[in-house]
Amino acid sequence: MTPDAANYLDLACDAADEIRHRAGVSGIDIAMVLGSGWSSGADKLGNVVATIPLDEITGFSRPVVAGHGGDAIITEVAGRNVLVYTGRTHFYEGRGTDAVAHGVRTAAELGAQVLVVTNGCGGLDTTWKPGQVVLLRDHINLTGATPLHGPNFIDMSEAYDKELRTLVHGIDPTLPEGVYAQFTGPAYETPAEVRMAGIMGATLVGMSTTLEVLAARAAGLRVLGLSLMTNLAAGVSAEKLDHAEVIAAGREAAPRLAALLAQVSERIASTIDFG
Ligand code: 8IG
Repeated sequence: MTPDAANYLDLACDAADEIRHRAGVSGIDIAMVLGSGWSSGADKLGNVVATIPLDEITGFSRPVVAGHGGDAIITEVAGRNVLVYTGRTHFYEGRGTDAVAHGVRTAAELGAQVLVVTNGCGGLDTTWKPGQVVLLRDHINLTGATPLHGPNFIDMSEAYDKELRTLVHGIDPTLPEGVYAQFTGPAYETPAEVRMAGIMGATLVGMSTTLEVLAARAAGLRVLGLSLMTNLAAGVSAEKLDHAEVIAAGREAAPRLAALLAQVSERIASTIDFG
């Protein structure tokens, strides 16, 4: 193992110990990363056991971007322990891919077997309107980076778990599936970049998720991805992109997203085999 690798694993171990002690739990079953628009329902998923500001846990920092929260909430849903992050470290913050993957690695260290990853993003499908929820079927990592170290040839042929997608369709059969392309950000794409992503097969563009999913698959977690399309991507509509409008679309969708997340977590906790 490289010294680098030892360090990021140590950080995840320390963070996991701190969460165990502060929440008084021996482990968790499910982890959730809540992105733009998704975090308002975090404390209504189940019975909250503990709320810990992320900057009080080793290796985390509190997000500074408007619309992103910054807590680790440990909550109990249908007899399962769920760790909910109401914010994430983005690649564009420049802290590196290990900082981006730290929450997922900490969850894996705590014994999580399922990761629910959510985000707010732009969309390429003109039949979708802002506020559309899209189930991730696959992704394209356009960051040129990875959280994996060394020759770690993990299988990504079904990164987004089929059984979990079926489970969500059992709750809402109308949800479309999409392919999410992660750009580095923090600038939104140019119209030409959006066209490129579309030619590659992407239907969603964003600045998160794929690096976290790589870390999750490397740790053996099953992944469910949910996107909130807050805006049509640059050039797809005539509108310009504005962060405040993106936040507003998230706020408008918040009650619907909270209700969906509550149903999804309940269904995962009560039906998935945690062994
Ligand atoms: I919310 O249109 C949100 N995040 N890259 N492009 C990218 N990220 C986003 C977008 C978008 N909307």
